[in-house]
Amino acid sequence: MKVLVIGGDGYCGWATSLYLSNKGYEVGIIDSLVRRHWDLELGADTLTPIAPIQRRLQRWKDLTGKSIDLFVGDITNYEFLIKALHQFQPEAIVHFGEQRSAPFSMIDREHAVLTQVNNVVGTLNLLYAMRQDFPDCHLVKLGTMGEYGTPNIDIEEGYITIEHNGRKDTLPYPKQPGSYYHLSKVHDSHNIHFACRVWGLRATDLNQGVVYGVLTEETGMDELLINRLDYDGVFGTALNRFCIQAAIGYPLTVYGKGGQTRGFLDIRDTVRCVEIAIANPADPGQFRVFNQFTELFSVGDLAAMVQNAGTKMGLDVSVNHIDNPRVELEQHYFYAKNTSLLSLGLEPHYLSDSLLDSLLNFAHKYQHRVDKNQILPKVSWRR
Ligand code: NAD
Ligand code: USQ
Repeated sequence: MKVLVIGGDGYCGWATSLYLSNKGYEVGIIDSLVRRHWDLELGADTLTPIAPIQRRLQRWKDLTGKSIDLFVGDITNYEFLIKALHQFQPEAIVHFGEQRSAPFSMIDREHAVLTQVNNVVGTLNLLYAMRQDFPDCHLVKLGTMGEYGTPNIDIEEGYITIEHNGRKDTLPYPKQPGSYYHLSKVHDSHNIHFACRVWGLRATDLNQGVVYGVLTEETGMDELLINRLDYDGVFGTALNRFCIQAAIGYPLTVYGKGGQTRGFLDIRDTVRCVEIAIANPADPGQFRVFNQFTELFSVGDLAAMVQNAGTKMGLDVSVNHIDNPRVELEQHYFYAKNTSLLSLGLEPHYLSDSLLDSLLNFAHKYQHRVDKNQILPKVSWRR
C-alpha cells in the first residue's frame, strides 16, 4: 500500500515513516522542514543531532535497500500539495504535519495565528485535495487527547451518547482544550468530520496522548537515523524532559501541584497504532476517533518514577515544583477510554524501569548537547 506521511521529518513522523517502510509499505514523505526553522528561531535544538532529511533517507536506502520518496514543501500551499499527491498517488495519508507545541502557540498573537493558520489551513487543503482527486484515500490524522481537556466525567472515544429531555443521540464528545494549539486540533476534527459527512471522505482521528521515548527498531539501526528528542521548555514534553533533566542533574520541573493527569504512550506504540489504523480503514463517510495512549499518569507520579530510576542508577535526582506557567487544573478527575486500538491488536509497551533506564542512558550519552538555559518554561498563559 502507498502511504504518504505528512510531517515525516518530525519526531513521530520520522519513526513512523521508517517503520512503515520496513514493514513493506511504499512510503512518501511531505515535510516543509519548518520545525527545524522554528528550533533556530527559538535558539533550541534537539538533544540528538538530526542529519538533513536527504542524508537520513539515503542512509535508510543504503542499509535496507528501501526508498522513501521526499516532497519538500508546505501543505498550506495548495498547488504544491496537489502536485505532490498526483506524483505519489497515495492510498492512505498519515497527517502529522502541524505546529504541535502548546507553549509555542501561547507565545503571543503571532504564534497563535501561525499555529491555527498552519494547522487548520493545511488540513483543510488536504480535505479539498482528497475530495477533488483522491476521494477513496483514507486520512489518518493525528489529533490529541488534549482536545477533551479534563472533564469531571469519563472521556469516551470521540463520541458520547446523551439523553436530554427524553430524547437520545450520539454526538461529538464536548471539547475543552487548554491552548491555542490544542484548539487548532479541535477545529481540524470538526472540519474532517464535516468532510466525511458531506463529501463521503473516510478518516480516522488519532487522539494521541503525550509520546515518550526515542528508539524504535528502525531509528536505532544507525546514528544517522536517530530521532529528534526535544527537551526545551517549548517543544519538550513531560516524561522526555524529566529523563533528560535527571541525566544532567537538573531538578525535575513539575509545574504546580503535579496532579495533572494525561494519557501517555511509547513511541514504539505510536508507529504501531498508525499501522493498525491504516490496515483497518474507516468506511466511506465515516469519521472514526481512536484515543491513542496506553497508560494514564500524573506528572507528579512520572517525576517520582524518574527519580526512583535515576537514584537506582546512582544519579542525584531532585523534584522541583515550580510555578505553573499554564492555566490548567492541577488536581482533577481523569479517566479516558482507549479500547479501540487494543481491540484491533495493539500490544502496548508499558512504561517500565528498563525503558526509563534506556532513556536516562540515552540522555546521559548526549548530555553535552544540553543547553541548560532552555529548560525552564518561559511562556506564560496569563500574559
Ligand atoms: P514535530 O514538530 O516533531 O513534527 C511535525 C513535522 O511537521 C515537522 O517536521 C514539521 O516540519 C512538519 N510540518 C509542520 N507544518 C507543516 C506544513 N504546513 N507543511 C508541511 N510540513 C509541516 O511534531 P511531532 O511530535 O512529531 O508531532 C506530530 C503530530 O503528532 C502533530 O500533529 C502533533 O500534534 C501530534 N501529537 C504529538 C504528540 C507528542 O507527544 N509529540 C502527542 C500527541 C499528538
Ligand atoms: N508539564 C510539567 N513539567 C514540564 C512539562 C510539562 O509539569 O516540564 C505538565 C504540563 O503542565 C501539562 C503536562 O505536563 O500538564 C503535559 O505537558 P506536555 O508539555 O508534556 O504536553 P502538552 O503540552 O499537552 O503537549 C504534548 C505535545 C502535543 C500533544 C499533547 C498530547 O507537545 O503535540 O498534542 O502532548 S495531550 O497532552 O494528551 O494533549
